Amino acid sequence: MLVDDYGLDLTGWKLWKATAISDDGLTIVGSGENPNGETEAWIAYLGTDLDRPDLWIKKGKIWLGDNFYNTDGTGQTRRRTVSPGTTAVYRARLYNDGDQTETFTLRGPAGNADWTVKYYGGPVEDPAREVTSQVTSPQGWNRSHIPPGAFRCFLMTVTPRSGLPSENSYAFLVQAGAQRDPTQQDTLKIVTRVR
Ligand SMILES: [Ca+2]
Ligand SMILES: [Ca+2]
Repeated sequence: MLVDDYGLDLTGWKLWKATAISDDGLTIVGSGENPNGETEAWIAYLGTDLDRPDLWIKKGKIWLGDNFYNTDGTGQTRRRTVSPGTTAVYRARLYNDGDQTETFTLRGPAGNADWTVKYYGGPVEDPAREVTSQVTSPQGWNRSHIPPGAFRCFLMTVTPRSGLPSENSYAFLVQAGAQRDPTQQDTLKIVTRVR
């Protein structure tokens, strides 16, 4: 039943008996014989255990990216054009589309000599909540304890240096990964152009 219904690889195992089952029926504990012929206790978790970040980006009055999960920003790309020395503001949300409370890690670049990128926790450009150094660090910025279905706002600002010639542009990806399962990722693409 475990193999057929849940796709577990139990080659070489002999499962003798289940000795306990959790209240939600998703965790089973038992004993058996492992592929080396040794007696061993086993535990099987049958829940979906889904860890899934979902990034959204605001475009005018609408949000892009709901239920798009990818690593290149397809379907969740925002483009803006600004004058040199002025700032483009991008509003974003980090949803927990998984089935348990999760910590997600956000990563993005700091820009370059011509472009400055900053990140803020929350829905407004609040200097007290700037998290640029965390987001741009190798470890990223941990947004912790987001319940299933809930979201946290964050905001990005992108500023081309004054005097930067028109038609210059800067594109980058901002990525969220699940702490429990870092292979579960979502990505926004931000493209800013000089007017
Ligand atoms: Ca998304
Ligand atoms: Ca969603």
